[in-house]
Amino acid sequence: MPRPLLLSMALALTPALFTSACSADPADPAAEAAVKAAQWPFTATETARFNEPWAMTFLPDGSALITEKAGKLIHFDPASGKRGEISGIPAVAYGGQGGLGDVVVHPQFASNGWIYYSYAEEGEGDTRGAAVARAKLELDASGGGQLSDAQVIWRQTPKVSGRGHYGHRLAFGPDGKLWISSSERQKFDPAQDMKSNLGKIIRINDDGSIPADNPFVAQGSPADQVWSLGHRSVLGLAFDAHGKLWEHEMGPKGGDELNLIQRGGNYGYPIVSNGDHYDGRPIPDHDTRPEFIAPVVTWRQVISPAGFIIYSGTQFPQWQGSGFIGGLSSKSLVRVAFDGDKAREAERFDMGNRIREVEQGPDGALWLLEDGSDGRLLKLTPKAG
Ligand SMILES: [Ca+2]
Ligand SMILES: [Ca+2]
Repeated sequence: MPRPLLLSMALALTPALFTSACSADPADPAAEAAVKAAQWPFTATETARFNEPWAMTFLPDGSALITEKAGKLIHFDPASGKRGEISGIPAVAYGGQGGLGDVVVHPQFASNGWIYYSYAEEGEGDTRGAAVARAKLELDASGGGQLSDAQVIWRQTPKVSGRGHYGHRLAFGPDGKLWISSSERQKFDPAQDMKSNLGKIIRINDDGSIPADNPFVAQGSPADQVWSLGHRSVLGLAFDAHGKLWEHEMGPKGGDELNLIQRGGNYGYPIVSNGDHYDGRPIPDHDTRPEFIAPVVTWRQVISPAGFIIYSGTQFPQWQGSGFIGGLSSKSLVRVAFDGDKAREAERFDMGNRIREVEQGPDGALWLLEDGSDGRLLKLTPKAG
């Protein structure tokens, strides 16, 4: 019998068989995910799901705070699975890339209870800007809690139209100062304008006052907050074990960056970038203007970086000192290896979903938050054997 007839008979008689054969195909999402996971050196365990999670941080007791972009701060205890909302977050300008952003705890949180959080807020007319506030965290027996003594300690200026490139990642440095990524709100030129704090890395005291040793103090406000300038969309700040600050930037087309931040440095955006504008207009590359600090790593095939830690735990001893960057469009976890002031992408794990945030747990596990409306919180632990 000719083969086409056999095939058509089989199709007609056994549709169930064909359906099941298709589900084992590598193009099937579940099968594909299993193949990827088999190649990882870690096990990824789903611990919870959140609605558009954006950032997380651990408290000293091993529980965590997680922000949801629409404006919720959630207290989650991975040990018990218990979760509750923390009340007291102000109204946020939710939409586009804006909403509730980062959350970190004060270096002396255990004694003073301060947490710091960033968010997009509405301004006059059709304008918005990022704000950073601190408040005392009071947990209650139900698993939730409340904020008290809230104070806004920093704001982007000026507030502008649009809903993109707030940045507003937060990190406490080994110097005890609060570092803030203030992205350029998709307005380009403010990144070079010292009358604006957009497109800058900001350094302030824990109460919002200005450190006397900032590089541009003599220029008055807001330049006195600025540590470095010429930045685009900064969604990751991390200090290494030597106290050096690294940041990554979502660049224009073909120009994602990893930068080593230097006091008073100008990183050149939008005058130079190894990428180019999305509308096709070229931007001169870094090597044409050596007065601007060039990125240590440029990703021409973009990863869309979000979230950043430099690992210091013991669960993955081979990765101590490595950077871990979440990838949005690349749906990946990127490992960066450092060598003094140099760095390179060492490894990339295909996670199958957009990764918004990376954290290190108190026990040295790696934690990832997926982006989106049903984003999973994944705990990464070494694969047994
Ligand atoms: Ca975090
Ligand atoms: Ca270019």
